[in-house]
Amino acid sequence: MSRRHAVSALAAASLLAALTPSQAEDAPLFPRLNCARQMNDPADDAKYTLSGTGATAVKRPSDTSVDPIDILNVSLRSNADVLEAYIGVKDATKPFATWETAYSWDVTFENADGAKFSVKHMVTSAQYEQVGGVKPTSWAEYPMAGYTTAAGTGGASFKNVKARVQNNFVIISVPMSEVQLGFSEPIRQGITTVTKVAATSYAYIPSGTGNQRIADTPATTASYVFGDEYCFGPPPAALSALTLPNVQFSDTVKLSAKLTTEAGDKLAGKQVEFAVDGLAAPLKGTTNADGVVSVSFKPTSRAGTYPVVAFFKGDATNGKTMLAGEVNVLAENTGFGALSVAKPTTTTRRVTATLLDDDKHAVAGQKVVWYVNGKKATTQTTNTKGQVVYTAAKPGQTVYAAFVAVAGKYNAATAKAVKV
Ligand SMILES: [Ca+2]
Ligand SMILES: [Ca+2]
Repeated sequence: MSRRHAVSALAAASLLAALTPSQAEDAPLFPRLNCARQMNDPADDAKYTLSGTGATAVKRPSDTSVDPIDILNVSLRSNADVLEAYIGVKDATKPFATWETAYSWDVTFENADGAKFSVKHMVTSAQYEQVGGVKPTSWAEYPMAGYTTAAGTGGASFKNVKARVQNNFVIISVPMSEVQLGFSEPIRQGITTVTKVAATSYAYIPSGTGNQRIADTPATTASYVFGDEYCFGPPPAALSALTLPNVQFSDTVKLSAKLTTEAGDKLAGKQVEFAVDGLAAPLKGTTNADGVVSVSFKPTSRAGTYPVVAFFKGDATNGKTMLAGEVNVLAENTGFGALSVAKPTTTTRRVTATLLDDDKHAVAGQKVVWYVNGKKATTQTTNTKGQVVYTAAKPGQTVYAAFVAVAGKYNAATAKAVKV
């Protein structure tokens, strides 16, 4: 009998959760510049628009050395509680500058069942009214305390959105419970996607008797899978060459993998964990000079196919990574050598059988049946040497021993009969 385990992303994810529950929550702080999986936008491409009679192009009220509304990238991240959009803005100021009016995001979510909904959202400073054409009488009337948000549109309207500016990112934060409102089934990390994320920045500057509007609307959008933190923290390390040889039930095998940087440079002296379904704790090993790590695996479960996840938790310069596979556990082959016959007296014979596996290791603690002249005589249990001794044989009898298979653990074996 074998137990078949389906290896799926979910199985791997649950194994991974069992591995390092705390590390999974460790949040690298900010996205990397020019990460391949985020929306990247050129620097210094904010567009100017003049409106109103007499408007003149003034780059901004002050400080012409920076372009604080210039969007550089947008990344999303999520966990069970919150979805956050990191809008990377060159020299974003906190609080927003007086003429810095709004940052918007525009997202389309798609769940595994195909359900979609879209939300447009704005984080604004107090002078956001000017977007509607209402020019504040004085900038001083609009202290830049805090941020407000406009209502969402589409399948869900987010009400409890927060925003903050940190490390040149405008970070929009939405409770996952509100994102969930747009879906008929649970959002699943690794499965639910954002098929479009876009962002725009706006600034309105009084200029002459008109206004000068500055906006940066990146032409590209990006997609995102819930739970993917590829762009946060250092570039992830890479595991490869996951080697999971078949192993017989009572044997030990080496499981191995190779750890490198994302660029392919080997990483030595790093701990890698192997979680094997059915084992109480992950197996831990350290990479050698070639970046190769190997651990000894001795099955504790009967024959079957078991998911395995190799996991590197990451460090300051290389992010976490994992690689999933499966290992096949097979029943051990057994066999008897030639029966050994001793003659304690002229009328008694002593027959010893030794049960070994196919690596010539003793198979201890297993039941062996003795047959005399074709009939079952007695059952004994192998000792630590794999031996059973039948002392009641008489000269002239035909004797043999048989081991019945133990499902999923040991295959059967029968000793060659001897005339004692
Ligand atoms: Ca830009
Ligand atoms: Ca073996």
